[in-house]
Amino acid sequence: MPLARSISVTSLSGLDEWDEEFELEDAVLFEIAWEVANKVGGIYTVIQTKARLTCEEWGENYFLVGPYTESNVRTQVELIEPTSAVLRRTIDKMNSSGCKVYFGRWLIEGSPYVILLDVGFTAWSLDRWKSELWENCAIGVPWFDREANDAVLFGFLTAWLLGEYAAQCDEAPRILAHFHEWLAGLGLVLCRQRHLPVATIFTTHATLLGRYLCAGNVDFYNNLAEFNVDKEAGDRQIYHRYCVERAAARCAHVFTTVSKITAIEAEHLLKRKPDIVTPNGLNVKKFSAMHEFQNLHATSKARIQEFIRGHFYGHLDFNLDKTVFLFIAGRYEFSNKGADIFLEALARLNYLLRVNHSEVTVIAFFIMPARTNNFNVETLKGQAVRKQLWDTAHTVKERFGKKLYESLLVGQLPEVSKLLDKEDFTMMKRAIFATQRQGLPPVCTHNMLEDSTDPILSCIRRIGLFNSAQDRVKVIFHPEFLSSTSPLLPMDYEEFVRGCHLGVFPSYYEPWGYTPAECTVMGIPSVSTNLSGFGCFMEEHIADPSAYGIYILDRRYRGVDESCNQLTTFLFQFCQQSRRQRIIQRNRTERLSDLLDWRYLGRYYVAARHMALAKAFPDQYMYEPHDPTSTSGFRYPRPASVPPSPAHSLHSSPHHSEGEDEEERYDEELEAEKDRMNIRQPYRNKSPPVDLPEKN
Ligand code: U2F
Ligand code: UDP
Ligand code: G6P
Repeated sequence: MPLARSISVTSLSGLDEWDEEFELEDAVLFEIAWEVANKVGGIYTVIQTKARLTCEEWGENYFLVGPYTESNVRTQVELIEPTSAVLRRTIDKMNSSGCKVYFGRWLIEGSPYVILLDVGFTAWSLDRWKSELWENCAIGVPWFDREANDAVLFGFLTAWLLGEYAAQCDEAPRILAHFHEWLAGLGLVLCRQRHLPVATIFTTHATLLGRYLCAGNVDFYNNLAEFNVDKEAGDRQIYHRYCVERAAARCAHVFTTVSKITAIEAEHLLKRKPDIVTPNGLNVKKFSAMHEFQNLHATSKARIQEFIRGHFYGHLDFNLDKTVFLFIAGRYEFSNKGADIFLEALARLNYLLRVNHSEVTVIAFFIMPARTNNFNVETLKGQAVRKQLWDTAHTVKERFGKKLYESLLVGQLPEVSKLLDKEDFTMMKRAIFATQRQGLPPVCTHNMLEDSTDPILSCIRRIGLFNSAQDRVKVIFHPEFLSSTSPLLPMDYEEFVRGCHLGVFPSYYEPWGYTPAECTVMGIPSVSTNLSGFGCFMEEHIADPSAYGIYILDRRYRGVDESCNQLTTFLFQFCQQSRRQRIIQRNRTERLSDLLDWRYLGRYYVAARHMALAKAFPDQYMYEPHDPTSTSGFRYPRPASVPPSPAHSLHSSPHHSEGEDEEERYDEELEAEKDRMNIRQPYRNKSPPVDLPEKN
């Protein structure tokens, strides 16, 4: 069996180099999560994007453990025979004792091995396991909570798997098990309660209480220390889930969270301070040419514009070339994800653009899945009308071209008035008549099941953003995740993001927030907040985030109304940028990608694993804290060409030549190179600066 020995994290455009020698010998890593090969939310993105790097480090000794679902296996997993004798014996033993355990390769980058546990197949053990849980851990799980029942089955099965694996090893095993989130947490608790020889890590991606309390209009961050956690959990009927989460956090050799802000939350709500923060990374794809991602923006934007032409048919009284596309996307948690203040800020922006007679039109997309009864007729009709106009124009063009050709063939210039005949005009008039519509372009693309009580729609009704001609801000609510097979907007989410101008994620509760991070690596600016893990991380590592297209909203020290005003200002400033400024800003945003790459951020996971091995097997491993395990360190300086005083340019916007057609005074490559030098310097001396000198 090839052994993974050590990891070397090399320099990424100036970021710190880190070589860690840590003998892993024959240690085996199991990473356990409910979202392994099973997409639910952000944890899937964590596991899926990190797999390649972890495979590189652990090779054949890395196994992901998740639930078995037939549909997922059919589309994502290639089932194979277990690759090691110990694992084969383990799985055979479990399968002959009434379980269904599958082994395969997950068909993603890195092709990691997966062990999938069929929880439904062992449902007959649920009552027995629940009583065992009650007797040994005093956690009582009620019958009606389906998710908690699954957590019990999954937990007992993972503990069984790890125990059996340890028993099947010929020599003293060195097993490391990394559990994600409360749904997988019970396995960890049972490992400790059964004294299995397993080093354990628990990562929480959000706390249960945090999510529930924030969604319920509580002044969360000012009262973190005051909550009576047991009572709050009990009041929300999640006491049993909370017990599992808290037990997992407390029992783990190493406890981690995805951001500093969630670390503080966990300390108060789960009563344990995390040992290390493990920020979420992404698998960054680098293009060979810098301008390639800009071209992708242009092509994706053209597709969104096509959709808009259809959606606003009969009301296309605005200039699409001067239209800015904003969007918010994610799970539909109206206030946690900040859709509430986004809408309010849009209403204010609409007013500002109108009174300033701005030529800019803003289209704001809301991509949040809600219960629907498919697309609505009016929206589908819009695309049909657009197609019809296109076909008409095409037909007339063909006929026109034929007449022109015939005229040239006989050596004559055509008589322009005869190139279009009556029939052509009739056809065109008929097509134009079809574009008349009674109402305004719809705000929502689907038939909503809870139309009258839906929070986004209710808010739109209150603020009156109905896509009327006078509105400079138009709104489109697409209550379903995007898909390239949609008849309406046939684009996948990544393509859509690339085509937009700004992602707006003004979350109140967001332990990390993948959506703004994804924008960043695609070179699309975004708004996040100082209550989101991502926002705090960027604030910590970039001297002037907004110059890089990372707008961080203050939702921590300001009231809702003030935050809303700040968001309005960000949006208004963004709308005032010229195309040239937007292009420069996108280049800067994209330059931050390395910071979010697992090749850089993976080191925190590595450190957590080493820490856990050293705690569980002190005779065999020693852990020496390494500098980069603290998330502080480097800082991106202000971009080299930003003038020192905001008086010389729009705050947070790139320095540029005024007219769009004017000779360029900005050299992207030069600026990028200067910035790289600025980042690298302090690291050569190993003394990262706190405040960086401003550059002219
Ligand atoms: C955190 O996000 P998660 O996605 O892990 O949030 P959870 O609440 O744990 O799990 C997703 C839940 O949302 C539901 C699904 C789960 O209960 O049933 N859901 C849904 O109802 N509809 C959908 O279309 C998709 C999901 C955290 F909040 C983020 O900030 C982090 O970025 C992320 C990764 O660390 O973890
Ligand atoms: N997402 C998606 N399709 C969409 C909109 C969003 O797949 O149409 C994904 C997005 O790429 C991101 C995830 O949903 O990876 C949301 O993750 P985030 O961390 O922002 O929030 P969470 O849902 O985990 O709280
Ligand atoms: C990219 C393309 C340019 C295009 C620009 C539009 O940079 O390479 O050709 O002009 O996008 O930018 P905008 O911000 O106006 O969508």
